[in-house]
Amino acid sequence: MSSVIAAKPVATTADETPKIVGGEITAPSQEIDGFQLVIDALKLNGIDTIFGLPGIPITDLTRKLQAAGLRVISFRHEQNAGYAASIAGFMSQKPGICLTVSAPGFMNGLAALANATTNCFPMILISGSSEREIVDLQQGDYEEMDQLAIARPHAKAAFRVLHAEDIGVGVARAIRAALSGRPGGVYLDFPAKLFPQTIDAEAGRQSLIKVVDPAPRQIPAPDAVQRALDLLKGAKRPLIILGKGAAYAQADADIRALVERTGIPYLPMSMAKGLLPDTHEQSASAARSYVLPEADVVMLIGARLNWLLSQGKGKTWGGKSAKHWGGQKFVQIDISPQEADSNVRIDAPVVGDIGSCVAAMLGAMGSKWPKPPAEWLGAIAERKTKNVAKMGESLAQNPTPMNFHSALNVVRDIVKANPDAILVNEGANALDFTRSIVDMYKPRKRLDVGTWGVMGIGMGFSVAAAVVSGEQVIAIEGDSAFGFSGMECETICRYNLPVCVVILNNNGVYRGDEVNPTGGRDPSPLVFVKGARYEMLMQAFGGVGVLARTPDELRKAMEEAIRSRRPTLINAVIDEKAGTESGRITSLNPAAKKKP
Ligand code: ADP
Ligand code: TPW
Repeated sequence: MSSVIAAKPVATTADETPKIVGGEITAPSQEIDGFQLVIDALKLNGIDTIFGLPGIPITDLTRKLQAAGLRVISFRHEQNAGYAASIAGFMSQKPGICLTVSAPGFMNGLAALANATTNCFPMILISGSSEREIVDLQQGDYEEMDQLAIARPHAKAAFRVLHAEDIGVGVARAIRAALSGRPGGVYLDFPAKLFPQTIDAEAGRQSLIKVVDPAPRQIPAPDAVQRALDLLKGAKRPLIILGKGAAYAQADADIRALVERTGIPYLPMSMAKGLLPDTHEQSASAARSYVLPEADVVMLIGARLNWLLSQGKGKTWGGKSAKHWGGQKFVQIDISPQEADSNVRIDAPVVGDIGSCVAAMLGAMGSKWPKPPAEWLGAIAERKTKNVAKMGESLAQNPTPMNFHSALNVVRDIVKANPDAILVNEGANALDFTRSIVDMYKPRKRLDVGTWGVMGIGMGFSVAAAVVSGEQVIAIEGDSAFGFSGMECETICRYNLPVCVVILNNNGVYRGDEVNPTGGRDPSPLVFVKGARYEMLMQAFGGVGVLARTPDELRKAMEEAIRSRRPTLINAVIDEKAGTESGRITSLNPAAKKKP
């Protein structure tokens, strides 16, 4: 402990310079408190940005973090801060940090934590919590909740730190858990009493851990690599599927080299678009419904055979019915050793980090790799040409009011002209049409609803994308989707971020023309106020708002937003009859399933 000459020990930082306190000279301050240890532990590990929302017991922490030089991005709702943190993690391979108050703030952040775990995004939710003694006896503390227990099933790992000397270990374990192996969401519980706790400064400093090699490379076994190559080499109709794990891995050049050297056609999953430019001649996106059932060997790189790939079976894959396997053989490159066989047999699992696996495959391929049979490539090219022409016809139409195609034709041009811009996308039809119409040219530029198809990521992702990258962000939003996080327009304006939100406004969920079948006074549960002026929301906070009724108006407004880099919201009015229920996943809708 410090040898204090004066009556009062001063010690919120590990500052060692002598101080004058109450007119007396003190010995060097040798105490450090929990606030400072948390800040030092985060800084030591290269954390420079915090997404959160202040309140008891973390208000002072937000102030002190900012004072210590970290960027603190303060949101209007914790869920949006959480989504921001999770996508910052995906973009940067550093865990995104979300900081919340206890019980209700924690619960608001929890949806994002669970979503991060589901999507394999590295994120740490740090929440302040109430007095353990009172919580455990359920005596009714302020914002009482057993947060650790509630977080655990939704997180890859969850830790609580009770003593200041354990802060270093708690932060280190959280970082390691979030980043190593399959990334995920981690919960870190800091009870209020932790922050003002003081300990000896030197011991405190020694307790901090700079995590060494938080995401260790995992080198695949050579025989696993060879097995995969043998299978691919013997294929008549091979296909590669790139998932968001491949985008996360940041092994862009090697992945491209593997695709190009094998000559195998590939399909990017939604957030893997742009890993190779969508205009790449080997992209089979425009022939997806042909290649999935026809392929004989499929190599998955950082993509799970979950619902987004029809669980690897059923009619999508050429199976007789939903329960039937299509006969494909699968290679799966994944860091999780438990992923293989989760839906269908994986004939050649390659377990390791994608960078190491792809490098090992390139190394073992040899210089003479046979191109896939010309018949297969020709059949795909033929379908692509036909489908691209069909899409061209739809895009060329100019109906009044606009439909999804005529509006997204503009977005397609704008993204082509601005390939560094980051595209955030949510909605149902707004999501599906954007994914298929708007080409991406660079890796990790498309951020969307991910594995859950969750609405509400829009403004949180947009804020994080702008903060992390400094690039222009274009958010293409369904009007329903936007409503989940729309208040963060204030955040976008407050931090003056280059975010251009385009709402494809068709007056409702999926579409806007439903009516109450009883003729009663309430509107249909699926519709909103007709002709809503969403653009005024951005104007309310000093940003730019534009009502766009034609493709020309939309184009002009987007070009101006990108030129000025000002926060902009464009209310793009779409035909309220445009759109189908649930977009492209109508088949998952129980109501639709009942129909013959
Ligand atoms: P998508 O939705 O794009 O199909 P998924 O989220 O289903 O992608 O799959 C991502 C997969 O990538 C997960 O199984 C995860 O374990 C894996 N993954 C994530 N990061 C890495 C990495 N660095 N190396 C190997 N696999 C990874
Ligand atoms: C957290 C269910 C899926 S898509 C959607 C909802 C409510 C909105 C579709 O309307 P939108 O788009 O955005 O106007 P468009 O182009 O089709 O008109 N709650 C959560 N997540 C999901 N997925 C839902 C509800 C849903």
